[in-house]
Amino acid sequence: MSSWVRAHTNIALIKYWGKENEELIIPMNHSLSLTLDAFYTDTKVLFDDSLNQDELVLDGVLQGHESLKKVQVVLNRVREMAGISSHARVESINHVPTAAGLASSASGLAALAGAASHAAGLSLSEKDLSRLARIGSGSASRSIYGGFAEWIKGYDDKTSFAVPVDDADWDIGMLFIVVNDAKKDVSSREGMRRTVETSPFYDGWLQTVDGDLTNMKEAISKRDVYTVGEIAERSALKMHATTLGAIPPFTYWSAESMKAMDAVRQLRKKGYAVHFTMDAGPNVKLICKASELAELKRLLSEHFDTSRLIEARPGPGLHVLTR
Ligand code: 2P0
Repeated sequence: MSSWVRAHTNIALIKYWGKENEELIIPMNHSLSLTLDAFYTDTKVLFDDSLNQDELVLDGVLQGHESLKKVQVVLNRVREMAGISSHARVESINHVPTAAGLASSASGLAALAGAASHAAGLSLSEKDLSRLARIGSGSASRSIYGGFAEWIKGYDDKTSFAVPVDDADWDIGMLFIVVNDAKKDVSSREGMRRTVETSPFYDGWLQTVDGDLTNMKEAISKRDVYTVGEIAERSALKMHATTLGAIPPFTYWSAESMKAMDAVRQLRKKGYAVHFTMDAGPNVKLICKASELAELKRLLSEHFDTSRLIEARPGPGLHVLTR
């Protein structure tokens, strides 16, 4: 059994930042995200007795040991659950608009969880798919669902998984400002580890997450895009503040990121319900009304090349493709 499975990426509105257990990827805090239509990964897995080792082909290119490691965490768990020992060939295609540089482990590992379990003949619940995706990459646990999803932190492998919150079938969208920056990144794995271990601001981060989450869920239930954005922007700024206190200190912001944040503040002054969020990289993502995406894109094109402005709307959960 071998089918293509598609998962869309998600952007956290309440960020996941820090691990309680690195091996199982149990986070330090709950998080909440919106799955998007614009970026997704298609993956197919074949367990084959004739293979001598696992293989990962990403966008047509055979990958080395480093990329294979995360994938094998998921494959090994699936083999264990299904009682099989064959190696696997994993084919994966990332659908990301050109020049975006937004390769995502969220959609990648969620699609892998779906494709590998399907190929092994397992029929897992969404909760168990979320747990399986989680051990590959934390944010992937949320990409099992369309719309808004909450990753409940839990305390062990069984209790840490995402649940759906709202289908987001209302007037909300995101506009990506893709910042061109050649700066070498601190990976999110390393960034989280360093802030948890060394930043005196990390405790401050943890203290306000639950309050932000409660308020966020209320704003979502009221379909209040302004408040959703306001809480998300604050959550992102608090997460990024922890990195400045780490030893050694680091930041994911570039000068262009700050220019983008400033542009968002100017749009807000003009009356638009728009806020921003940022992840472990310099790109800036706007939270706004889907019905205003085109207008905001036009206004921002005065400051940024239109090829760097990408519209996104709420996207669907994990699904098997029939073709
Ligand atoms: C998030 N990020 O909630 C946060 C906000 C980045 C900043 O999840 O180590 O690739 O594989 O669990 O999921 C990016 O980290 O990290 C991330 P691992 P992941 O979206």
